[in-house]
Amino acid sequence: PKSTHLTDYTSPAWRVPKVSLCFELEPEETRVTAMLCVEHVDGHPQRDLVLFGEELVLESLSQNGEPLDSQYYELTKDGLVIRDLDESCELEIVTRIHPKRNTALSGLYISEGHFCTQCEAEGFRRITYFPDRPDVLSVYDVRIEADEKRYPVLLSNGNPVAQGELDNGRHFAHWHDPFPKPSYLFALVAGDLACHSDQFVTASGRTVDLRLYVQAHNLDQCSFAMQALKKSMRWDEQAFGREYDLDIFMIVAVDDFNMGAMENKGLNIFNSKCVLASPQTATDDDFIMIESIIAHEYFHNWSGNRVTCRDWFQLSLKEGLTVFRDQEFTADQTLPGVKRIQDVQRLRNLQFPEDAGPMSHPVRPQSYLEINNFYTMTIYEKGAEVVRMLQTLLGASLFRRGLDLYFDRHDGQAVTTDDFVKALEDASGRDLSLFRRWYDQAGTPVLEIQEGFDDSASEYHLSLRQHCPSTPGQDVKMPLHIPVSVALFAASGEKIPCGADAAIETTLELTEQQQTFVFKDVHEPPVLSLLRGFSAPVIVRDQHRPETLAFLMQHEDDAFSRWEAGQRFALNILLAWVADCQNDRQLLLDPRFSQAFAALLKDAQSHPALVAETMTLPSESYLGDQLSTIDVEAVHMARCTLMQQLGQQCFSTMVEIYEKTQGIAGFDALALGQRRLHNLCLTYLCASGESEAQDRALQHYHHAPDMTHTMGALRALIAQPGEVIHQCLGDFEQRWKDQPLVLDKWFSLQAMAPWPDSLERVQDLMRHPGFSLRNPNRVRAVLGSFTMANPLGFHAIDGQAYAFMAELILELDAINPQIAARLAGCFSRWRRFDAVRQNGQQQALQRILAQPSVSRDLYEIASRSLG
Ligand code: DPP
Ligand code: ZN
Repeated sequence: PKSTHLTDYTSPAWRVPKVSLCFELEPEETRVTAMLCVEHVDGHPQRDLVLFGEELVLESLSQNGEPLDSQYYELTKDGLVIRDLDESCELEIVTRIHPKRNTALSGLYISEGHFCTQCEAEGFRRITYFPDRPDVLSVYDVRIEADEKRYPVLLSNGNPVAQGELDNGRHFAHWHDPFPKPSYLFALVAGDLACHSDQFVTASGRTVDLRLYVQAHNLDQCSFAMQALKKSMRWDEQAFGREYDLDIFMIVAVDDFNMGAMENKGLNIFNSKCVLASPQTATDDDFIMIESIIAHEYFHNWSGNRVTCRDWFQLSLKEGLTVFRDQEFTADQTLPGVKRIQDVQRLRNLQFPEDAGPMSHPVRPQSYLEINNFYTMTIYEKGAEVVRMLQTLLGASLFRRGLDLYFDRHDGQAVTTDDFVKALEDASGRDLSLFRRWYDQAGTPVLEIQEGFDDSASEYHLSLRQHCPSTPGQDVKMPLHIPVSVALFAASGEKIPCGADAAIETTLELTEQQQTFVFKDVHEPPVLSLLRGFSAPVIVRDQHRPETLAFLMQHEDDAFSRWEAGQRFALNILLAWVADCQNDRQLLLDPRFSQAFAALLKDAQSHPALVAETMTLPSESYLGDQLSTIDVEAVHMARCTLMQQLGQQCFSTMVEIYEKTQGIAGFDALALGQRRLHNLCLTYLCASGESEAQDRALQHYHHAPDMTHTMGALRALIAQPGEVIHQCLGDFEQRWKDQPLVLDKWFSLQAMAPWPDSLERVQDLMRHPGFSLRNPNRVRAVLGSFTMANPLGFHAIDGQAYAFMAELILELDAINPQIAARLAGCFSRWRRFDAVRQNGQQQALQRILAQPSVSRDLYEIASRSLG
């Protein structure tokens, strides 16, 4: 397979200002008639019109109404090349496609009997021949014809123009989208769907119809998503001055969907998992996730649709910016400190390892084989961190001015991340040339610190040194422009002024490999609080002495940094314990940690959501990342033991908190935090091993008023196999076997359970009538959970799970290459394990590559992983 390089980019030779599409929908075979107004770009050296196409049957091709002679076009492996066209003409292309056979879920396909589309990144070429690249923007007119009984609802982008009856029980609808858009934002839906409607009045007083289309039996699970949409629309007006622009905004929920959701202009298509929710079926975390995805896709209307990407190397232009925007939105709805902590956890648990492994790539990659493989944590989460650093460096008001300029200047255009940074530069007057390296340099920078205190001069010296480990294809790293927010604490717990105008927090700008910052008028050796709010996506190497950490756990007022001190403390203990496990030593808990932990539990001042975050120990995967060789057994043992000991030592306090947080209703930040704390206490109580706790968890399960409590009980019980958990799982299955999204929780929980015989259990789950390899949600629930969240099971030393997954991934590749490639990511970290596990994973990767029919998607992941 051939890779695509950023440096090979050339601007399009032909424009397509207008497209008319007519779909004659039939599941077996659909005819698509495309009328393209094409115009050659004056002076462009390339004269041929290159159209991409995949899995299409060409029926006819004509120019200005005249059939085109076959000498003027050539069907190639990637599409269609047309020669000697008039400089400006109308091209009619008729193709036939086969929605029912489309199991890749890209292009036009069928989900639960409904037609739907997914065109990002390159799915439109599976619908018709087209210059399917994001820098070709067109105004779309779409006519849909279908059987009226089976498909009463016919939707596409933009505003509805006409609809009516046809012969033979068929009907049609006509849609017009006035905003020029790239083909990846095209969407079509046809089916027997029920509608939950509402309205929104924009800041300038226009009324917008809001419609949420779902299967009729899900109509009672729509109101939360609708409220989230209205909140998002209002928030984008208030926080960013962005108003909605069409008369109607639609969301459709479909069950078979490769991603979470898709921001098609005016017609978002969502994985039903990211829309449907009621307290009976969804947990608090599900609600929060749904609200943030609704917001994310809605925000794309400006950051992505009105201003889009020039090419797919610029993907983070829209994704990084939109993730940043949805993070800010959620922070405003809940508790900003908690949101920040959760985002940092996500980044460190998922993006840092990606950036430290064979798949590492810059926020703006240089090349790819298959763009679908680049919808990564780096593009999304690190991309959002880069935008956040820009906000930190510019300050909120200049940053906002910069974004206004960006939207203004580039409305209706397809642009680059450079254009984005340039707009911020122009609006702020700041030179960001050094900062731009964040877009091109892969890898997580490491910060080392050195402190000095000069008593006689009353000066505190802080030396910061940065370096970045080399990543595949990038051996030499340049210093980055890193904002480092700091505060200094006196022994009393008061903050010492350290910035301009006696500010108590300041942002240092590290731009060289090493710099020393001098703080004057410091009269005692201070306690340093570094990287407050996680002001940059870096790793801090520091001594992290227990006294300092305990001090910060007590006095720190930055939510992230306070939490971080606790995490660092726990991490140090856990890492020492891993070594103790490996050397058969006893695991003895540092009393300073249990004291700090107990103090935290009793701290009535702290928000319960923050207490819950601090009580949550670093994940096994994060712990493994800190070791030179991952030892899954020792990591698991160390973490379980720490939970057990904390559960035992703080048993009565936890019982007290558990009882105090019973029966909390509502969806405000306080209620959410209290319910989290409630469930977490139950988990610790069960971890203590006291039998009383199991009884409590069983009661908790049977009296659960909602899914948050139900899952709280199951998660607390899952750590230990036994009678109680099996009884609850059986009950859950009976209750929810007809609700696939709820049953996914059951699948996932069992696939993650750290019990012996995990592989057999996974194989059993795959034989369950509710499981199917064709549905991405089921695959993620069982196989995604197993490979990503069950290290003991997946990395079992006999290597059987590796061999099993290799075969399964190949089976899946024949159905859906995107999902197969995602799943294959489970082998990308093989170098981090011992020799036996390395060998097993290498063999699995080799097995995948030996398959002659392997897809480009899967080939890229497997070959890069092997390195
Ligand atoms: N739908 C995906 C997202 O919004 C890809 N654009 O991130
Ligand atoms: Zn997005």
